[in-house]
Amino acid sequence: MSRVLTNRAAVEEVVAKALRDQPVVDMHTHLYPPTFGTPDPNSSGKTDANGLMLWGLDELLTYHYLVAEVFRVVPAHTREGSETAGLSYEMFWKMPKAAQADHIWKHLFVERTPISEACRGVLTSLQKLGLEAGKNELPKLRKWFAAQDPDTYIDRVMELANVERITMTNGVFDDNERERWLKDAGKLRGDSRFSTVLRMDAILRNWPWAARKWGEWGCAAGHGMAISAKNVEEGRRFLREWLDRQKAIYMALSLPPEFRYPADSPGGDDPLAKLGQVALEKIVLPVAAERNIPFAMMIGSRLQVNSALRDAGDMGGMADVQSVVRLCAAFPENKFFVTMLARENQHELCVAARKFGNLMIFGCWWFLNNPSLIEEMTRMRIELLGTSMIPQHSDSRVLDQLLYKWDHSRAVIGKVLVDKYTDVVNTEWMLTEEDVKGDVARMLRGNFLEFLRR
Ligand code: RAT
Ligand code: ZN
Repeated sequence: MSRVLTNRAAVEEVVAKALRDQPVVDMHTHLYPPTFGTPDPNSSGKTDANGLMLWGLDELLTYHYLVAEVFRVVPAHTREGSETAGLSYEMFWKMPKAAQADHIWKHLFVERTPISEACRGVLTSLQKLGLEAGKNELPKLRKWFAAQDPDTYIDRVMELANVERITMTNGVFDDNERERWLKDAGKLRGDSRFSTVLRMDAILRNWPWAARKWGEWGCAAGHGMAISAKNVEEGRRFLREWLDRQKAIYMALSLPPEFRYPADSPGGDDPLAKLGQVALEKIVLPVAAERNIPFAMMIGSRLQVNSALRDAGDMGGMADVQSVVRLCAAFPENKFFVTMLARENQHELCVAARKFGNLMIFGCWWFLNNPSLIEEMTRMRIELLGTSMIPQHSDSRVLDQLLYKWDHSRAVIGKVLVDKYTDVVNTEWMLTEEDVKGDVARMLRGNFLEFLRR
């Protein structure tokens, strides 16, 4: 007989243990196994020759969240007469990775307290690895990381983070990654720790460009400004071929705040959107339905508002939940994973999920992946949806980030669950340890896997 929980102290203990012990299936990351190559540590940025598996200290410190933060305290321009010497974007990007990391360490960790969520994340990751992160420890830390073997290090990080499986983001329009798939798909999909996802932002963000690319790759998907029946067939063939090549478990893209469905509904003013809509309705969703795989939409990212910052130059904006509602209603045969970037969209999105079983909301995405916002969103989601949602994904780009992202999220989810279970216990409902374990398993693992199978 499972232990019955009758007060807050008992609930606290059981929730903490359940969250700690429950392996996570991380449904969205930008991580890769070493079969995708490991980057040259002396290079000054991402080049086509570079490997895709990012891990270790210098990658942690040059995470794009931290690049944005360092340019707040060291300006990109040196003004005459000013006491603060700047560092131009070009100069920063030309520096070797270790020098970029040194620069970020100096300004965000040594001269200031590393108090932001992205800074604190580095500290948590090092702590979880049992490493001392004093201000003068960088050389010692670098030595430690240099001695790790990337492949076995993945096992170590997954064990410490208690992550059972990592879902990748496999961009079909990314030349570096595409070439690797064409060369040896069997090897790339052969690592059982990782799952693949077919990511294809350009199809909806810039159909003419995507169609031109497809054309270059031998798939007559159209001349960009019209989509014929033949183009539709070719487009579907292209997707099927890539789904087979990658063995992808779902398809995904990110969308701008302006995304509207249908494209000419109020607020929709992008001329490219109409073409994207045809591609979505005629090519993407039919293939997703035929394969019974979900289509993930990450809505609200406004790309490159400051392109000099590269990956750090994107931001978010309010999007339109009613467009998600219309899609879920119009395509009942399709399953949709949806996350939105604006805090302002979260309540309406939760209510939308109450209306559609084919809508699974997930994660606290990007600028929402901060304790205060995770708490607010998780509380609201549980109040409106119970446990029928996926509270978090890590979005890790650097392997070691699994250590902090899941640690910080587990703590916040735990805080909310303790309050909610205590309310239930106070009604004299008989709550058991098994109940709590079951709920936690659903939220960190089961809901995702079950939605894939559904
Ligand atoms: O969170 C991030 O790291 C962003 O840069 C994006 O990659 C975003 O998560 C996305 O998948 O588009
Ligand atoms: Zn992402």
